[in-house]
Amino acid sequence: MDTTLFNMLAQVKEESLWFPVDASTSNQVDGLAYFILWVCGFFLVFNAGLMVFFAIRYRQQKKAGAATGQTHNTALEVTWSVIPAFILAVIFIWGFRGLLKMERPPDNSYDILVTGYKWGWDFTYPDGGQSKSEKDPVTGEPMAPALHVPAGRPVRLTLQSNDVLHSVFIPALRVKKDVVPGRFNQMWFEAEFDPENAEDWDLPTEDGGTVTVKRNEYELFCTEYCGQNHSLMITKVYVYQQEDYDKWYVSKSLYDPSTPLIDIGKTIWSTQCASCHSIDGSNTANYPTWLNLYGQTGHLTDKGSVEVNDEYIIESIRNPAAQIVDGYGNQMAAFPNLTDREVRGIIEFMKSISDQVEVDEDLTYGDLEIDGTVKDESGGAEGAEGEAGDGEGSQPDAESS
Ligand code: HEC
Ligand SMILES: [Cu+2]
Repeated sequence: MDTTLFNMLAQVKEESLWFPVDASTSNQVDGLAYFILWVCGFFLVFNAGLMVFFAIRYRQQKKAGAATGQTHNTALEVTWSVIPAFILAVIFIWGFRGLLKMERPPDNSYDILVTGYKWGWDFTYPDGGQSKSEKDPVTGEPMAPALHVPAGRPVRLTLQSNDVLHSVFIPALRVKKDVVPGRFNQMWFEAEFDPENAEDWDLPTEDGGTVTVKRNEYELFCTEYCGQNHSLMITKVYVYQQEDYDKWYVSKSLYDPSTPLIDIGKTIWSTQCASCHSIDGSNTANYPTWLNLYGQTGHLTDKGSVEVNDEYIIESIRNPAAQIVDGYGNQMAAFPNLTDREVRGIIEFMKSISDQVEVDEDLTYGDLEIDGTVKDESGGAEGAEGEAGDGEGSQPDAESS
């Protein structure tokens, strides 16, 4: 967490007072903002200058009486009304045209579904694949999954929230919009590839080798204060040329939509939790085992007795200090950067090692509603999805429905 903060401060220091790097060709903001700035700057100097000039030139002479000069000048008054009115009209038309462009994604846009949740982002690509959570390339700290986009074509982001209000902000692409629970918002941009500032990135390939691609890296923030770990909802946007993007796409950086949740959970357990939690009832001196945990009633914590269900597991992962299991210390760090898919995977995996409950081994993320319940096959969920309009192809269950 500290390193994230230092990282951010380091980056802030490099920024100038002006706009951050512009990595988009869809920018409707900078030109107008600079125009307004320079117009204001000009009139600030002009008006203040005249004021000082008049104050000196026409200051009251010692013996002079009250001024008896002119009180009205039509030509002057028309001038100082018409010129500002004209400038305001320019600003309005310029801004309104920009707004219309920003609000209407081009028809050939590449569709990505963005899901905000406490505390991270899931990015779902047109065929249902999702970015995996990653490690920050510089600090090695875990971070929320990154957004990967191709350069040179419009990208439309459809925004939804699993829980509370969030907001996506990508300064370098000049886009920002609220992510509202129960509603789909959208925004779009077209990124430009900058070969000068591109970094090499080694990707794992299917056959166990690596392939090197070039990419630009930018920041993505949550800009709606959404609770305790709001500041961890920071991640990267990577911009690739189309051919490198295609290579990234077929690498192992995406969750295949058909991967069963239980497999995802097992992978997370073996890579991130197995050092402490056993799944066979062993190693319980310092860490509780996961064997037969799910479904227990009367499970004892420092807050009393609880039922081990989805909510309890999610809380134990996102905010482990909230309830400490009886007989153990508060030794587990939070895992804010696991994606919603990964957490659901852990839950399914836990069910599979518990006698207390049944598990559906083939359940995939796309089979779940946003709140984690299994979708009703008769189509209860379809209505809500229809509202995303053309974005249907980007829904997580596009394959299964
Ligand atoms: C450094 C060791 C450590 C690691 C790594 C760790 N945990 Fe824990 N975990 C603990 C300890 C200690 C407790 C008991 C204290 C508490 O409730 O916080 C615990 C409790 C839990 C509980 C509640 C268990 C119960 O019996 O009620 C869950 C669920 C859990 N951890 C999930 C995870 C997941 C998922 C991961 C991996 C992503 C993980 N933990 C990684 C140490 C760890
Ligand atoms: Cu947020």
